[in-house]
Amino acid sequence: MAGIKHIKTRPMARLLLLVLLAAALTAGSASADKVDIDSFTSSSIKTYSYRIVNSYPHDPNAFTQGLEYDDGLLYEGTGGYGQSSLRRVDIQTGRVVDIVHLEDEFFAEGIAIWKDRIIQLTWRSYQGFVWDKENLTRTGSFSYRREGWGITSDASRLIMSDGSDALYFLDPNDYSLQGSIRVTADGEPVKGLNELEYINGMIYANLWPSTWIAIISPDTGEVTGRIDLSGIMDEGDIPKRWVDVLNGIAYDPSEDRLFVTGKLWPSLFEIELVEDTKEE
Ligand SMILES: [Ca+2]
Repeated sequence: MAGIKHIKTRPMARLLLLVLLAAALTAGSASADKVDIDSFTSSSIKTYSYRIVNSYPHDPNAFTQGLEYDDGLLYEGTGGYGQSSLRRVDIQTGRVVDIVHLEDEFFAEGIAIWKDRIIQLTWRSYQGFVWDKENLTRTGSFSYRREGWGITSDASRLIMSDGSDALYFLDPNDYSLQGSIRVTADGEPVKGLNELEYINGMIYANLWPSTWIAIISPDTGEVTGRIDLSGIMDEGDIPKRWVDVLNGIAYDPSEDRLFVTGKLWPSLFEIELVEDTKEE
């Protein structure tokens, strides 16, 4: 790994990142699973499209795995071996205000804020990290027995995904597993559950690897709505750049603002949902 540390030129770093990401995506499908997009999109579930309210810059080198809003700022976790970080971001400018880097052996995943703590998952290290929200110092860790993908919280629990169709409920104080649910749409399993956000009593989940967000009842696991975000990151705007999938949902409850972005996307969007009334 010593050699890698010396490779700091941007093109080489980017190439290395792409190679690592390609390996990660291939490996990721081994135990987790993709969303069955044909089954998901053919189900009789209410569909929403979107309207872009605001568009902001986003670090195009951020392989976004977790996104959270808190008190006027965004918190973001990024993945990749040797590239993983936790950062505080100014929404308007996309400027990274504070950043801490994880050790090279960790591939960081989702983040959730719980009181004065930030919880950050790792992909295949079976280990979550606990950070002090104010000064971004690591104050603890905990373990779990599955891959770590997305995480969010409701009023009393942490809610975690592992790339399958399951959501897991954790005690926010000792991180112990309290229960789980299976997510379905018209009775069919919905796999590839990735980044999460708890919004007004429902769990919003990015479905890997797609442009869809599922709206899930935390009580039954049923998908009650789906958001089609296809076209939001117009690749015509980003010539000669490789971007990865939609990933990252954050919600500002005080101003009812919904933010989305993706891995290596140069933009972050505030969107409004628009109910799709098209006849099928
Ligand atoms: Ca989130």
